[in-house]
Amino acid sequence: MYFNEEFETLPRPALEALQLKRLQVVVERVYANVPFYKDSFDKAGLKPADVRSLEDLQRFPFTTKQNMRDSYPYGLFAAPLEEVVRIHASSGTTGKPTVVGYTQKDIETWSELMARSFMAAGAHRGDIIHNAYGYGLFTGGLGAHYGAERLGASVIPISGGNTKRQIMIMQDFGSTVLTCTPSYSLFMAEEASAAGIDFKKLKLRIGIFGAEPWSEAMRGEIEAKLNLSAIDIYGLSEIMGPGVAIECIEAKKGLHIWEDHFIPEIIDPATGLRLPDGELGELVITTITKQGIPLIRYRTRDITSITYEPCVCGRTHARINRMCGRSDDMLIIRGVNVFPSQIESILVGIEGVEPHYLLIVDRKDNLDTLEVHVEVDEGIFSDEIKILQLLSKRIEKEIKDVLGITCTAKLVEPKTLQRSEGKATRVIDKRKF
Ligand code: DLL
Repeated sequence: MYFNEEFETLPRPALEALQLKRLQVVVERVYANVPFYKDSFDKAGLKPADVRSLEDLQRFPFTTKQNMRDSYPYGLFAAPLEEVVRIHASSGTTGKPTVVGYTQKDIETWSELMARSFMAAGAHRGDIIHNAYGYGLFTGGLGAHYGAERLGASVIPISGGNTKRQIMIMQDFGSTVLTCTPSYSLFMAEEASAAGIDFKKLKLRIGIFGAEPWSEAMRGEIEAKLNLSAIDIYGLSEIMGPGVAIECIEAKKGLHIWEDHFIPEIIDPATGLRLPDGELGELVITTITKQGIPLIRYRTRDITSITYEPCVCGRTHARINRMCGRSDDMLIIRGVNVFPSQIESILVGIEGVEPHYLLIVDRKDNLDTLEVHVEVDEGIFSDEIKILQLLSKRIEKEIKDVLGITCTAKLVEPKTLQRSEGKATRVIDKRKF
């Protein structure tokens, strides 16, 4: 079922023709309205008229998060503030937040793309959407909210926090769709089970999880514990917010990126050159319909691959694979590149180990060290020391076998690692560079 069948199933030639037309308009628009783009195109010796085909996009310079920071807060806006009806910001780990502005038309587009995303995930009118993404400057809460309303579903704007109350509301209001971060969904499952509430008795059918990396193994864990079908949703504030790409419930294999509004590219983060389909690299996105803050070739830092193969759901839009990390989250431990999600997949695959973990990276005597703190289930923790020792040895061995790095596994008691109602912290890097 589609929300906008015509656009979601546009044959590729028509989709690409539309992309080109929209790309030409947006490039003109930023060149005329945003001094940063005028300078950067001029420096590259390019004029808007140089966009004659979609291939020409590759000749244009990238936009980075640093460029956005340098123009804090409104420098990259292409619309006057009088036309901006909403402002969001994403908190970075360093310095000032990244600020984005939406015109009324941007809000309408976002709502439609979120409504399309809900429908692709299997939600529809009549659903009760329990929206536990945070409301505020973060785009998750309001983005999902407007999309749910546009879909015609009933949205519960619960936001994050007060987990006990969340569970009561889900139970009493008969929520059928849950939207929150994947880590928070597991926390909810834990709290419910501690309160003697069985998720299997709730009416939840679908969970739409994103805003942080998670693994296929974690999907299995969530589906089993919450008794629902877990769908991966991707987005970022700079490009729009949630709903840039989503898995369809029919295939659950790759996230359709709404190509009538975004042009995706996968590049080698080191050389900046485009990579062939299917190869892992950094996702770069050009927004082709945004008015408030259109971005040309924005480097997301998210690592994925792309496929244009047809999907069983009938949507013609390309699919990006589950994110396997960010180029700036990638840890280099004794020269080996590791994404936290790779360690997560290993941990979740080991019986008795819970999907709550923290990686602590440090440097001792000029050598990198990795400690993997991970919770184990109650039963195991109360077992003999010997069993615990065997389990930590097994974790260390599997990480060594799969990733080639030596680590120390520290098993901790259930519920001792910090929980988050939003994005979880998975890594503490104590090394000084
Ligand atoms: O996290 C928007 C969002 C809200 C997406 C709700 C999905 C659901 P930011 O706070 O700007 O926006 O963070 C964006 O989060 O560049 C990725 O690194 C990461 N991220 C988002 N979705 C996923 C996902 C929102 N499904 C950053 N898998 C992005 C992995 C994700 N990482």
